[in-house]
Amino acid sequence: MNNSRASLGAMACVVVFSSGVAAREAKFFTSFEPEEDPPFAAGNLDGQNGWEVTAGAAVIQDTVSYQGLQAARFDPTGTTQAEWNSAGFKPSAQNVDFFVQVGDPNLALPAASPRLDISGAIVELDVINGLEVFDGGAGAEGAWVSTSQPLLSNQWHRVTLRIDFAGASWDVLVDGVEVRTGLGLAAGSPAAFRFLRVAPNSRVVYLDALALYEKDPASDTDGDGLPDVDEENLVGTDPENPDTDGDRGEDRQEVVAGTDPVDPESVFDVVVRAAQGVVRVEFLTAPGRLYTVEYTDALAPPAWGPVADPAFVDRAGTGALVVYEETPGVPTRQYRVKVVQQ
Ligand SMILES: [Ca+2]
Ligand SMILES: [Ca+2]
Ligand SMILES: [Ca+2]
Ligand SMILES: [Ca+2]
Repeated sequence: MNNSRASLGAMACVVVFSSGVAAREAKFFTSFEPEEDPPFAAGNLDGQNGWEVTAGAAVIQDTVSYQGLQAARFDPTGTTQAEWNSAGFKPSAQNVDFFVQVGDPNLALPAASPRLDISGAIVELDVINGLEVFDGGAGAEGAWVSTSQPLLSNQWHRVTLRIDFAGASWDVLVDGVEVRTGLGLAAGSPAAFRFLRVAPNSRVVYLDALALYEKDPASDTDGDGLPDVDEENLVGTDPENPDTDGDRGEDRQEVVAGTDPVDPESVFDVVVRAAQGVVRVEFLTAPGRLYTVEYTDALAPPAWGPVADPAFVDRAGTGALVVYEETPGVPTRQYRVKVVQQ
């Protein structure tokens, strides 16, 4: 009987990485962790590792994080603005990636306060207008424009800024999709990264896994489906090797399957056994994934489809071993398991 390796389905949403930070080529990367050098300490973000909180309150906390143990939390006590000035790098182009989550929608909203004077590529999180961005090329003083991009509460969103300082323009992507392009940089904008504001009518906002880099955000040198910058900054895998740990599970496949891409002992595998006409298909599941057992009786070309038992179609992973059994009644049948990350 055939022993098929697993195939992996499309990723359904933002990948959530559990731990492991390896900043290699990023100009700046932080996950606001205590083990970073220099370390971030719980409490007020202002003054830590070059961060400046120019209005409102931002703290390092450990209750909600995208990666690792800690993240920065912006409290809705009025307009909050924080920035990390990258002026020392003086790049001609720069990309910025970060993850944000809007918190509890039931919090009371504080009264509005005037907007601050700003320049540069700035995004604002606003509970009413969603993600707003500053178009420094609009008129003499620039203008705030809405991206019409809602930010769902209690869910991490990835925001990417592509900034072309030489061309004085920048683009905004949310979860990998362009939401505004061709925004201007105001005259006098610093050739540096200025950071985000949380609107006075917003909720608590969490910020984590911030990277500044010059490489194209979409560049995938080894073709394993994970962009170079994600391999370098988030996953800790080799951007020039599609299977970093050599266990035959490609790096992105391991991320989707919930196995460890830097541990050769951890890889998604499907074991198929047959005895007396009964087939057993076994695989270990991970939480946050959906599993479908598929089969084909044809080989050239194969005609994959789900098995008839609905308990093995989009079955939620729990961390437990799953065993599918059937009596196929045909001389040859191939099996595989499709994994989709929720
Ligand atoms: Ca790659
Ligand atoms: Ca790789
Ligand atoms: Ca691997
Ligand atoms: Ca592995």
